[in-house]
Amino acid sequence: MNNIYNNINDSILNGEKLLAVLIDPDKFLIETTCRFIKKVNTSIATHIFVGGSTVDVDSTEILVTEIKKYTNLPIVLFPGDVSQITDEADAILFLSLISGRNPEYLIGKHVRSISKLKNTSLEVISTGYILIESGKETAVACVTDTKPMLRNNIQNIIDTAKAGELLGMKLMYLEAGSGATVPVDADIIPLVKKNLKIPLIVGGGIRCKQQLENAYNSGADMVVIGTAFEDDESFFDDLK
Ligand code: 1GP
Repeated sequence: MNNIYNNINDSILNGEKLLAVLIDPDKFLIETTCRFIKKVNTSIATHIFVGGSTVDVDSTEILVTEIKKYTNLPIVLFPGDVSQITDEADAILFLSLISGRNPEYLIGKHVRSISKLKNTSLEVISTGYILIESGKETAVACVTDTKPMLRNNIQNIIDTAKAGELLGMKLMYLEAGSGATVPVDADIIPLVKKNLKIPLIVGGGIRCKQQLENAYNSGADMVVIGTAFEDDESFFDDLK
């Protein structure tokens, strides 16, 4: 069953733009779940992503279980580590950090995840993950010990995304990093999009409606926002 992936493709065919709210278990107060998810439910959000770069073994499962009490939106794991895999979610982005050259994040953790994944009914969505420089070192670069791609070497970013697609990846994610000073450049997004047949996700550093619209208008099919909602829940209302 590929319901979530198929629904993403159907939405794109219908000209709809998608928004994922990212909840990082390490930064989120579980007591606020009910209030926060009610805000998500009445917003333009279409998906909830759960995950983060730093790891606390049990917190992802506890948080996903709590989120599920309050929403019917698809809950997708965006894991920084094998320990964040839980069958309580609906799907998992099976991320390969193809911008970097750390074998652990290209294939190593994936191999170690299999014994856990095969005991779940999670929909596994192979995703190419491309970290692009954004003005400061981000948690992803630090935790994965990789360098982001240079934003002015656009051809290299385009070729990396295309190589991921040709390897069979089902989604491509351009990432500036959580809390990035600047989002992925609006010049990069259309050039990558033009060369891909698979859906394009863009995230990192998007903090206002204009930046969200810029990402959509540049060709992002789905945008991921975490920090702006963490910092100020009234951002949900700004997006209506
Ligand atoms: C991080 O792209 C996501 O992986 C979201 O980033 O927290 O900056 O919105 P922000």
